[in-house]
Amino acid sequence: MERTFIMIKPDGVQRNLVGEVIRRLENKGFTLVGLKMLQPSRELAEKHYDVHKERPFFQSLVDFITSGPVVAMVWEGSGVIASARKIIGATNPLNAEPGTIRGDYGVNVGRNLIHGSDAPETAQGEIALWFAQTELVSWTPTIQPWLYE
Ligand code: D4T
Repeated sequence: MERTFIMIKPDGVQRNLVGEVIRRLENKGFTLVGLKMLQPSRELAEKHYDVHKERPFFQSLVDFITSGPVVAMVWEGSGVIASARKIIGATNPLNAEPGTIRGDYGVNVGRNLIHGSDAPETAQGEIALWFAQTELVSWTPTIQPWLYE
């Protein structure tokens, strides 16, 4: 089983999309194993987006992510990293397919509602950055035999 880090950004929280995002990931068959709401510090946001620190949008991205509460989550399931990225849609919501979260609800790359880890190594690093091991709950949904052969 794979795990990925998903964050509903401040715009997603303000737009009342928390339940919608959780619903889509639950309905797909993924398992929520970590969940918390917090307003990220600058230090945390800068570490999370460290890969973008030389990009022109870095400061505005950090300003945005620290501007209000976010919902940080860890989701588990077979292939969850790539599948969640598909459910989320392309980085620029105007290029994201209808049916994806960004495609259905977004119009601007700087307000793209949600983050999802892009690879196993980044997922591992982001989960460790945002969650203590004790905040993650390992459990087996009773419907698992109906999701996996
Ligand atoms: P995240 O990391 O938020 O899930 O987004 P993506 O993985 O889809 O896209 P990314 O890492 O390339 O971009 C990170 C973050 O920066 C914002 N952004 C990006 C921006 O404000 N202006 C830009 O021109 C780009 C490319 C949006 C997502």
